[in-house]
Amino acid sequence: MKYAQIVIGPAGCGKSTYCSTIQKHGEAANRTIEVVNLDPAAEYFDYSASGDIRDLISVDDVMEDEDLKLGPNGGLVFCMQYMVENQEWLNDLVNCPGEDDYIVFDCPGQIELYTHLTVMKDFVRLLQQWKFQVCIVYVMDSHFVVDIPSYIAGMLTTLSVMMNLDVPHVSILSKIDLLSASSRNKVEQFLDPSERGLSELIDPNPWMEKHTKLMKKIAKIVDDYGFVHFMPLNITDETSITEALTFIDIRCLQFGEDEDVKTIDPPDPVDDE
Ligand SMILES: Nc1nc2c(ncn2[C@@H]2O[C@H](COP(=O)(O)OP(=O)(O)O)[C@@H](O)[C@H]2O)c(=O)[nH]1
Ligand SMILES: [Mg+2]
Repeated sequence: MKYAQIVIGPAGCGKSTYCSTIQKHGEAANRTIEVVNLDPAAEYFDYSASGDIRDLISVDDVMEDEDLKLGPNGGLVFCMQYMVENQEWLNDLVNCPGEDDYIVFDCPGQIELYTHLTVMKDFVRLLQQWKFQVCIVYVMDSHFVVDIPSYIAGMLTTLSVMMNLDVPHVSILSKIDLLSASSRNKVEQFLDPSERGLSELIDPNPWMEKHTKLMKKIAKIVDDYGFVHFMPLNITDETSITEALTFIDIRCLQFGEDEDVKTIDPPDPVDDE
């Protein structure tokens, strides 16, 4: 069986660090986790890459091409499209030897690749055609979700990626080790709002009544459907890494013959008010 984690999220959120963390964690457990760099503008990562898009094409090459006349963003989109069109190269890249091929793809940060362009969707479909179980790992810097409005904004971004790519999905909250104790408490409260629900954590704001009402409604929908699953990841804590990887393996990829395989429960139907 073949498994693929597609690691996405804004620039600097910790995608490459996540890839390197789980590769090292895998090594310690005698498990091979291949990491492939798909960021054509990558400057630094410290995992051992079993493949690299820059061997095929890089943003600098594209930007230097006088016929194309592309800037950094257009150049990046061009590189991704070029990769998806070069199916033979891509197929060689993902055909690594081994009983279970488990590949983690470290992707670029440009959100438009995942929300409205079709190139990553095409990439996902190709992997599925090649019999990969695919999931999306959306990495989000936990510093940006320590208050309810930004937590909900993050959730909506995740949701739009989820709807566009249409594969199992988890959101990893990175850099937990850098949060202050009080911010950590807040994030924990959002992740586990208990019986009160996320919508009840939103304080009324008389200056922004309409805005608060809208946020509560969105939070209620998120509460009712349990659409987005956030996993905090503290890279300095092996238990936290194990929990995140186990969740992805079992709930998103159904990886591991000896594991008690579970599927994500479909959301309960919610009556319209
Ligand atoms: N302490 C800590 N630093 C992190 C973590 N994740 C990322 N970083 C740092 O944040 C910066 C950007 O991370 P990187 O993985 O390159 O982000 P990318 O652009 O999404 O690939 C680097 O300096 C990393 O060392 C984390 O979980 N904990
Ligand atoms: Mg990176």
